[in-house]
Amino acid sequence: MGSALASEDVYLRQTVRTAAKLLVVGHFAVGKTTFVGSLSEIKPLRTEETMTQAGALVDDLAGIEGKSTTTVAMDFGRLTLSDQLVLYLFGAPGQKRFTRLWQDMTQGALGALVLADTRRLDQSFDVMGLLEEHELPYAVAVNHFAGAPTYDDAEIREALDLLPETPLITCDARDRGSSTEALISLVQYLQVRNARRTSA
Ligand SMILES: Nc1nc2c(ncn2[C@@H]2O[C@H](COP(=O)(O)OP(=O)(O)OP(=O)(O)O)[C@@H](O)[C@H]2O)c(=O)[nH]1
Ligand SMILES: [Mg+2]
Repeated sequence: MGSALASEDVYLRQTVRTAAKLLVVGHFAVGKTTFVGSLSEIKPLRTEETMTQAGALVDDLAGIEGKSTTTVAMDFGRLTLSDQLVLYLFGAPGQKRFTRLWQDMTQGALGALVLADTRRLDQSFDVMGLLEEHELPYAVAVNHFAGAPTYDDAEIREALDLLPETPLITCDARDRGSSTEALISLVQYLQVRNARRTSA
């Protein structure tokens, strides 16, 4: 994102009628900031802070030793899907100490994309539990890291105890196209769910 953004990309189009708020969630270091950053058309708002040695006792760095910063509050990005529709993306940390932040973050959100890492699938339960508590529908995107084990969808579904209807996709959070596809899966799921609810 080296070059300056054109002003028409920075300001919200006047034609926009609907703004949808979506969350991008997941455990520590799963790629939330990267995901929001690769999708956002505005310079994403980040709250990154350098991690200290003391933090190593709190957040487990095994397998991601190169990571030097962590999100201390949230990530925020924007993606215009059409002349009328804009998505606001909120990246929310999943650690237990952020539970209070979730009260605000979930207000008005339509749903969430849960990023997961096959090296730490068990760590996704906290965020999925929080989403269920807040009654927010979600899709799961496995963010693939080099060297991470690959499993069949059925195995991942079983390990994460997903409902049959919950979308499961694989993505590379660094790649805009791949991240867009993951987000589209979530949006399609929310649409189908909504249509089912309104016709019920
Ligand atoms: N190989 C690979 N690396 C990734 C991918 N997504 C993120 N990374 C790297 O993984 C590290 C963690 O990514 P972040 O985006 O900071 O993760 P986060 O979930 O925001 O982390 P916290 O806010 O600290 O919880 C960074 O070094 C990224 O460059 C991916 O899809 N593939
Ligand atoms: Mg982050």
